[in-house]
Amino acid sequence: MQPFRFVHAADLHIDSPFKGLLKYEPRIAQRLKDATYEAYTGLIDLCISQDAAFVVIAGDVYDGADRSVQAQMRFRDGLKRLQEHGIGAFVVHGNHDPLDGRLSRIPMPDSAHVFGPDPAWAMAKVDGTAVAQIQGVSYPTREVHDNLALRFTPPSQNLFSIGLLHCNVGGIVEHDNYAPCTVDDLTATGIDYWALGHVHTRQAMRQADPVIAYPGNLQGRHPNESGPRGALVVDVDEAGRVSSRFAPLDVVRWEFLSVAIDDLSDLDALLEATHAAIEAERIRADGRDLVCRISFTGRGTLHHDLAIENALEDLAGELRAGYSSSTPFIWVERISDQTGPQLDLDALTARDDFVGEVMKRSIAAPDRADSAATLRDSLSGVLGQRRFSGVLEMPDDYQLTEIIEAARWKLAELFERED
Ligand SMILES: [Mn+2]
Repeated sequence: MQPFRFVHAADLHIDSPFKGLLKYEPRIAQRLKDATYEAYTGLIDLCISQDAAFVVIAGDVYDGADRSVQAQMRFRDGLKRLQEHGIGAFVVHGNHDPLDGRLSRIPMPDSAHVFGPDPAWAMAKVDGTAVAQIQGVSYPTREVHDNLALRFTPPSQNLFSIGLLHCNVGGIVEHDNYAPCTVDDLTATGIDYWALGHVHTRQAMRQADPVIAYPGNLQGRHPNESGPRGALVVDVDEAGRVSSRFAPLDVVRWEFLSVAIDDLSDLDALLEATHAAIEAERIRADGRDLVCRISFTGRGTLHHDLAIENALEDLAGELRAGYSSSTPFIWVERISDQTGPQLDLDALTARDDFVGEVMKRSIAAPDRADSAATLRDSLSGVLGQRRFSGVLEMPDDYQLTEIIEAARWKLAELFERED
């Protein structure tokens, strides 16, 4: 076999609307609106710079079935640019851009093959010589509940084979269960590489015989699509062995970061620690724009400062002002408060009153055999109820100790608040 390289991408979601853009400064809202377009341009650049033989795109090219004319034109322009470099494109549509969506009359270049509603084979050629056979299928309509993998036919040519499918393998719960199938269904077809789409988080479900992979989406579109996003550059050697590497293509990166308040004495120190955490992300983002969702964690005196009305919004405002002229931009999307009060257990325990007495007993509780037995007794009354059968189980000894320990902190918190 002739060795070759291809690029595997999926879930471009071109023209993604980015919900809630009004909360953002106009320049940042505009960058987010452009991000899916720019990531797509990056994909085309990648195919060219890597001298790929072709690109496979595994569905959700567009974000909406009623795809905009602009999105379709830009998609076509990218494929045309590939054609000028002798690079083919193989495309299927998924649940976001099914075949029955609004489709403008915009001719695609001859080098691009868009698969129809029934699985069919196509040939990928380099300089007129076939290097791979590719079978794909597009969603005829948004909701496909059939197992499309079962309709794929075995490869007939003595060539490397690729299956192009938008599907949910193994019932991944974060995504709609469209075209559900299993690793075994895919393996049974005899296809060498399954180029999948639909699941937005990059993952390889099998590394070889066959390779089964989701490249993830090209560009994160909300806080939960955090971290690097991009495509896979796949090399196939003369023996048909596959090696691939991830190429990040996102232009705006979303990150969660947390800042612990435990050792911080005032709000300036908190801002400083937050800046340091953002700076670390900025370096990791490697020149990309960055949207951060921050959570304050831990226990400390600052817990009370953060509980003051609008404190989080005001701190977010401070941080944003500090980055207002940064290029690439840094945007603090939201701050959440998961902190707890600082608790001086020693002081509470040393007290010579009811509080001190309860705290003294609570400290001894985890070590006393009878406290676990008492807890187990009271729990069995609850867990014995029919509605919990098969749902909740009796905690083991380790979990019981944890529960007692957590109860002690909860108690201390209540006492402290009472004061
Ligand atoms: Mn998608």
